[in-house]
Amino acid sequence: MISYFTHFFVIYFVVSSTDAIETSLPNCCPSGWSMIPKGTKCLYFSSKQLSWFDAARYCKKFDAQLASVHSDRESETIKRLTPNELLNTGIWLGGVTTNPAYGAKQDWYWFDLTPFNYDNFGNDEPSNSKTSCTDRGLPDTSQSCLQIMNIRNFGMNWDDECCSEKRPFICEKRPSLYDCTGGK
Ligand SMILES: [Ca+2]
Repeated sequence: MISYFTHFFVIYFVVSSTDAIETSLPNCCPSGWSMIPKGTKCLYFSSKQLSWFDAARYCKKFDAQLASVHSDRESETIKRLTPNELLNTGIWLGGVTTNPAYGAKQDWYWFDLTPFNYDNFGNDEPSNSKTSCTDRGLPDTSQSCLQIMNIRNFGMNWDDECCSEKRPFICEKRPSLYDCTGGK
């Protein structure tokens, strides 16, 4: 019986201590990264202009991914992070499609594998305008990668774009308990 109670109190102590530690430590972003509201993500805007695949590789160097977007609020955060002069050029997000086609919103997915449960495509997008790629001398035969841009100042809308086009981009990573150089 003594042994039973001893075990109970040891387990209780360990569980309560762990809870206390988890609730008292901050979630932080590293220097240069911004925490979006609610503290669920750290975002980093890169003004380097890379193809979608090179941008995805660049984010990976920081244990990060190209960003997924799940709400108007996240869209607004991206707008806030983007320098004004780049708002109209398009910024890579982590969306790709398995079925590039005009109006086919259902076959898009996020590279970070979070649910594609929100979309903000602009009018007549996705367009899969292949000629738009070839007209620019790009090798793409489809528009399979997702960019966000301030189309005609109507806010931050999405557009399917030729993946080899070079764009600035947004990386995302989970907040960390250990690197608070960018603040809480
Ligand atoms: Ca398009």
